Amino acid sequence: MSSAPIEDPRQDRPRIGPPGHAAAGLPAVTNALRTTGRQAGARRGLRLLLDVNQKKGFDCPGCAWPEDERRHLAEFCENGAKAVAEEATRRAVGPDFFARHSVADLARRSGYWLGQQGRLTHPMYLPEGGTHYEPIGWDAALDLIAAELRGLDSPDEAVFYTSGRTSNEAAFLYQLLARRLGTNNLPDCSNMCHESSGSALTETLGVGKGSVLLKDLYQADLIIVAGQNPGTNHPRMLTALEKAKRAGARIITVNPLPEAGLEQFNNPQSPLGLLGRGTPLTDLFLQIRLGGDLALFSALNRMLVQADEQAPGTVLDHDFVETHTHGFADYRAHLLKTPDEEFWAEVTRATGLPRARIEEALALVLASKRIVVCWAMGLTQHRHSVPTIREVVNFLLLRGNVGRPGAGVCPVRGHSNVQGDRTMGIFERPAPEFLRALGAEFGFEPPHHHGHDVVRAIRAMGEGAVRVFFAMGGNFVSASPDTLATEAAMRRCRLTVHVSTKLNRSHAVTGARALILPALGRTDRDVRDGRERFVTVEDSMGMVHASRGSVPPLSDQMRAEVDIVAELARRTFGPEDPVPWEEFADYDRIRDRIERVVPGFDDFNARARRPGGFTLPHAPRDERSFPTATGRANFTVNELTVLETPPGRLLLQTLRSHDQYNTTIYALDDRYRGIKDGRRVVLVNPDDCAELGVKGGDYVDLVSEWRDGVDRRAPHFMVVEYPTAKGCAAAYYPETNVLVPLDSTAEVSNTPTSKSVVVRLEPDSGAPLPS
Ligand SMILES: Nc1nc2c(c(=O)[nH]1)N[C@H]1C(S)=C(S)[C@@H](COP(=O)(O)OP(=O)(O)OC[C@H]3O[C@@H](n4cnc5c(=O)[nH]c(N)nc54)[C@H](O)[C@@H]3O)O[C@H]1N2
Ligand SMILES: Nc1nc2c(c(=O)[nH]1)N[C@H]1C(S)=C(S)[C@@H](COP(=O)(O)OP(=O)(O)OC[C@H]3O[C@@H](n4cnc5c(=O)[nH]c(N)nc54)[C@H](O)[C@@H]3O)O[C@H]1N2
Ligand SMILES: [Mo]
Repeated sequence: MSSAPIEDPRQDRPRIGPPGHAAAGLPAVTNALRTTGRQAGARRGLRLLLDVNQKKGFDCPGCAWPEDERRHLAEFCENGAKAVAEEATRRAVGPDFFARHSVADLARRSGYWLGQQGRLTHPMYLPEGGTHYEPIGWDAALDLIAAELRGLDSPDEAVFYTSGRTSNEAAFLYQLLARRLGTNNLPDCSNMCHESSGSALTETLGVGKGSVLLKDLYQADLIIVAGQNPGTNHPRMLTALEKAKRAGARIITVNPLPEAGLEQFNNPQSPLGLLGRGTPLTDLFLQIRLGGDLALFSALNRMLVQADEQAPGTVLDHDFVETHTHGFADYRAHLLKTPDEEFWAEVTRATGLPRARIEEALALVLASKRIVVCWAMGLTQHRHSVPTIREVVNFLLLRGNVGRPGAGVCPVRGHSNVQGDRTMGIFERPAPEFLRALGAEFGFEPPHHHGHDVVRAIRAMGEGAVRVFFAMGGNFVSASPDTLATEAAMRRCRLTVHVSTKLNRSHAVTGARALILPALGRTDRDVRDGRERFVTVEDSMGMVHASRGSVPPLSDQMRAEVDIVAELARRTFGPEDPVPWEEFADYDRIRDRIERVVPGFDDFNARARRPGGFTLPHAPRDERSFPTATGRANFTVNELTVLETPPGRLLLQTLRSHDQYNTTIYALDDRYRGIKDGRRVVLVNPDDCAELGVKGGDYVDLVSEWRDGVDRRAPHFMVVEYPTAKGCAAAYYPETNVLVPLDSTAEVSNTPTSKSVVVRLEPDSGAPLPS
């Protein structure tokens, strides 16, 4: 692992070795212990690792993968350990730090350097025209925001962003605050993440969430993992895949990159795994072109339908299709309408896969009674992501692979409570039933017109139509697309407020005035008036459970997110407000309200206290009923899409390295891909290198091309010759967000197309590097 965080990205010096073929094992354990020791101290670090994801401990702030009922002591995960260490660090960023560093100075630093300075410990205020953040008391800070909110000409001049770590309790109050004010401007990180999954699943199955539990993975005959890199981003999923494998499952992975974690898992919980003798996971690797998944699933579906016509009743689940679905006849006609030759030519162009490879996949599908499809950002961040996921649903519906054991859809969520935040009403397009229940519970009329999602919020901010930008966590400036446009938009606000745990670029690119409000995180003990409190979270499989922090907060000025929201609301709406904000210092009172507003939370307070929590109902999974517009599961017609790139151009995906958590950089290595000490690298297929006249080690600028004719440039990337699918390059986010055009978004979900950016490579221009 690299040493000090670099301040200047030009110091980035990547060293390239061969990509790995296995994940975890002993290096994962040593790497994790080193990070936790360095950040949190050895003893405190160990204590934390013992508490993470235990039934009485805190929910890991890493990912949203669920816990197994039979937990290992310290259910081990290198990247979970790093997420915990990052939050539980003993380094502090207080008033003296801000006195030393002007905002202009902070804006010049790398995001890596900012994040490594430590935890935010005091509320800080940047006055208009000020050069430095200054300390401010909580009362003054909250009064200032309340006055600004009360002074808006329209509530829609405020935007309330949420990242996905916010607890259910805080999220529920936060959306209530926004709606009480009169706006649905509640963009969240989901808009850039799994929005395409939510859109596609709601339309086809009636519920925008995954339909499987862990036990389904263990019962599956076949698991397809498409567009996901669990070895880095959901390491505990590898334990589940290993267990599934031992129970007889096969695994197909679909990815432009051969990801080490999916090749072999060396379980650090087992002695052999520690020695590097692990379980091979993938049975069939389909090295697909970026965006080719819609064509792949269409091809499988067409072959399934054709096979059934050859031997009627042996391939499709006609009973299920008849009883539970809608639209099969139209779908079938669409699937079969194109002549074979033309169809397969398109599939080959879209996927880059020979037909024989897809037929191998078909053979595994035909041999499997129970199939689960898992996916993440590789499927959700393209223009045609919603049709792609709808086609995955078609695939599962054809053989009745929804709503029975061992089968279903498994969108694997990112942030640890991103799914719970949505359940609590963080959504710019809330369902009318939710608004009715909310209004009835608290005695007010919530706004019904839709609010801004992330992309629309940036546009509105850029046009000067937003005066207050408030963020509950996250790093809006670095996580959003089109960095320059987003930064300009932030700067047009009158007041920007960040409730945060760590310093990041969004604190350095601000509105006319800015506030930083330091919050308790998942690992911190939450004590108020002598009482210890706990929050709840929902994982990727709809399981809700308690989370209790265990480390004493670094400063008595850090506040719980719930208290920040409730106090702000009290000051904004005054003592006569129908919502009794003061009551909510007792989280049980919030849970009582959630129980009455959100379906599935009956007896919430009691069930939240049960070890392991409880599972939310999911109609398609539990009873094969589909609350869609037709009352059935919907087959959908999706036009086959080929992402074409003009000659001499590459399609670029922007993805995560092994040593980062979204915009938080832990270190400069991407161990499994053989990259060390640097992040400004672009992975290019050797044949493409030859065609483009570049070679490994050359420095280039990445220039994205979009129909607006603007050249968006990310300077100074080292070319790495890498076994990625031909025509498809890869580079890390957030360094490449500057390349993603704000207007380039997915149909329906409006998610930025971060996994398919058309770029050309130009010789390194020496242009100054952004921070
Ligand atoms: N340690 C760590 N854990 C995390 C995060 C983190 O940053 N660090 N982030 C969290 C969050 S918010 C999220 S959303 C998840 C993200 O989890 P992932 O989705 O695994 O994250 P990415 O790094 O974006 O990886 C995308 C994967 O999809 C592949 N891919 C890209 N495009 C395509 C395509 O068109 N088709 C197919 N089939 N594959 C494609 C890429 O090669 C890569 O393997 O992880 C969560 N967990
Ligand atoms: N180009 C490109 N862009 C992408 C993506 C991509 O793959 N490519 N992925 C997208 C995805 S999937 C996502 S989810 C978004 C992520 O977008 P965000 O969620 O906005 O970004 P993060 O980097 O996760 O936010 C990190 C910050 O959150 C704060 N924080 C951490 N924990 C807490 C907490 O408990 N409470 C509070 N109040 N604050 C906390 C810290 O201050 C930290 O600096 O980025 C998206 N952007
Ligand atoms: Mo995400």
